[in-house]
Amino acid sequence: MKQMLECIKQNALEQLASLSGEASELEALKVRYLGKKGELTAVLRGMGKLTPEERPVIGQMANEVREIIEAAIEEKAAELKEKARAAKLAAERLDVTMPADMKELGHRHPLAQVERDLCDIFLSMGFDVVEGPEVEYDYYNFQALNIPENHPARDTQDTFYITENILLRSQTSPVQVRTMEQQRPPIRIVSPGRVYRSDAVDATHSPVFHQLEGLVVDKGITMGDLKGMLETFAKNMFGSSTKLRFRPHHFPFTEPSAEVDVSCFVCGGEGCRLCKGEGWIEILGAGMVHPNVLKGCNIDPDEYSGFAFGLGIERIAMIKYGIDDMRLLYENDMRFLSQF
Ligand code: 2U9
Repeated sequence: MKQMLECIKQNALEQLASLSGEASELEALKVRYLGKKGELTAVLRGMGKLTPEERPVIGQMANEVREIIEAAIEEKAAELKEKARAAKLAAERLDVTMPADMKELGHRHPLAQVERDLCDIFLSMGFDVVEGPEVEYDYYNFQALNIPENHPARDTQDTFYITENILLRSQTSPVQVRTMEQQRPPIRIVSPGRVYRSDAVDATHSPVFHQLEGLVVDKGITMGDLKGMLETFAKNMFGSSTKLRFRPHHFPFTEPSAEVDVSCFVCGGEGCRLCKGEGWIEILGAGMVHPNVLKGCNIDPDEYSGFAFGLGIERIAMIKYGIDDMRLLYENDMRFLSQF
């Protein structure tokens, strides 16, 4: 029996030593030697046939063999685990010095950027930014702005009507009318946003475009205030040497009215491709708010006066970035957009 135990020990240790890889092989070996139906258990079962003197000796030896095999298996298990860990680490090796993939950074659409620049300039001058509905009543879009019943802008050829008195706003002026109805002067607001006109698409027209309009109402507001404010705006937007030129014009909602040009920021007034040799570029329309418009909003024109102005955001973006076709602003061609 001693020999059998010795033999089991030797075999188990040899097999363990030659075991190379799998944890499952180790488990099989454990079952084979130490399991309930294992070789060592079989030997122990035979102990009944031993003499009382032999029994403790063999019992002790069997226990020692079990302990030796158990310890060897445990050692092997730790060795296999470490080997597997090392293999996993080697397979997952990272080169932390490798340069990262450069992600391409996006940016604002040029129109959104210009709208933001415009708002920032007016915010810095103390204006509030106000927005309003794009679907409007005829009243706010036309009637309240002193635009008469037979005015060409009211024609269905020019304006998108939804019903007889509901339409897609053709300017952001309704926002200013709504503000005057709700707020007593002093009022100092700009309203940027999308507007709609029934125009065919070409290099300078689109049925959907963007405007920014401004309105200031208070006691004693004059044309001088309008000119000073627009000059500050133009210098901020186009450069500190920018000059302004006012040309008389007509709008139903302002009186007097003017179209306003800036000196060309490319040639400084000499004449170039951008200003088409003129030295001046038209950027907006403006004027003193018509007394009828103030009255319609319950503001007494004898007590208060105001100025207003309006500009096309696409037009400003095209001038500022030298874009010669408005359609480029809507096509979302990355070759175009990535230039900004
Ligand atoms: C109220 C009173 C007056 C807004 C104004 C203009 C002049 C103007 C055009 C510029 C280019 C429209 O986008 S465009 O085609 N706008 O010239 N807009 S004064 O006047 C107002 C607005 C609101 C209550």
